[in-house]
Amino acid sequence: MLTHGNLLSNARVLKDFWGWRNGDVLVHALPIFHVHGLFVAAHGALLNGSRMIWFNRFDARAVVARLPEATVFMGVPTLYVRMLAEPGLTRGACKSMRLFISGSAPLLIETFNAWRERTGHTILERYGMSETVMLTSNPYRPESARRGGTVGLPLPGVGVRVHDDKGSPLPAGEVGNIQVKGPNVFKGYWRMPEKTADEFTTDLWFKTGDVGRIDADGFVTIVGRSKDLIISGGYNVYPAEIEGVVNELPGVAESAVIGVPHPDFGEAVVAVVVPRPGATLDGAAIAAQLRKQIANFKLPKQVFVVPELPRNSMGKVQKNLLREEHR
Ligand code: MCA
Repeated sequence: MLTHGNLLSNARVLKDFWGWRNGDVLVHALPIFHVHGLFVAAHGALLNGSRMIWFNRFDARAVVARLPEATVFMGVPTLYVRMLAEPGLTRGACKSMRLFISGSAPLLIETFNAWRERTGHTILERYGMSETVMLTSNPYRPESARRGGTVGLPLPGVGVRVHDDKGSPLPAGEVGNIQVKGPNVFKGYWRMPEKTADEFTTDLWFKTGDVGRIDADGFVTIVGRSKDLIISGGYNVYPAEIEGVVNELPGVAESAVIGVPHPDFGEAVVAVVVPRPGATLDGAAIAAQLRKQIANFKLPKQVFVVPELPRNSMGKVQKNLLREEHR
């Protein structure tokens, strides 16, 4: 439950922080059923009274062709990776641009560096969630202060802290659970009071589920996630949901769904499936069946059939081993 107050406070902060100004033109090529395209991008342009060059789907070549008319672009890392593959992406094509922003998934340092080399622009990486809208951002000025591999500084009015598993604050530079507070933080999950209560601390900070550190100079770095989540091309995929569908298929005893590094989507969904005794399973057939049941972006890019899943002494599936094996 996001209130108008949540959204407005964030839109106003971002308008100032990212220097929205007269004459700005936004290239909008993101889906508008997510916070990134709907609130961060569209609200910024609307609040500023800016024109948008609107794409109903992302096409790297078409977007690059319109950059000379624009000043601001926002994308998930996959969009940057695909634009880098376009020969038309040159310094000249980006001459009128003042700001490239990336979010929703980790931006690889290779992409950050390649973009700077090719276009002369430094991508500004920021961090947020649907529950909180935007939380941190790399500095707007000077451009040289933007640090690849970090998500920047807490936005004005937003509190960010790092606690250990017992709930005690950690000193600068130490890795722990990222918690946040501010006028942008949602009111809770719709009709889920218990889940809502679980996701807030007793002093009412929201537990993001992300794991990271805050350096002595305030820069936040995300190093992982405590929640079992895959981010593929900027979309969240919950393994338990896919495992639930796979486990219902005939002949399946159990399954584990993991994320592995992928050059285009950042992470790709992979399913590892164990047949019931006596059953024979075919990975391709499982993939074809899943296609009828779940959204495209959640589909495993590969399905492996194995005799058993690796488990620790507690009986828990060791997804870290599966991720290593299938990377
Ligand atoms: C498409 N496919 C995908 C994805 N997208 N597979 C995995 N992950 C994906 N993200 C599938 C297609 O169904 C197709 O499968 C195959 O991959 C190739 O499709 P392609 O045509 O290349 O894909 P596309 O239609 O060009 O889409 C790629 C995309 C899109 C443009 C990167 O995924 C996208 O718009 N992502 C942005 C998501 C976003 O806005 N996230 C923000 C939420 P097949 O060939 O088998 O049919 S996060 C957020 O809001 C937070 C708060 C934040 O901080 O921003």
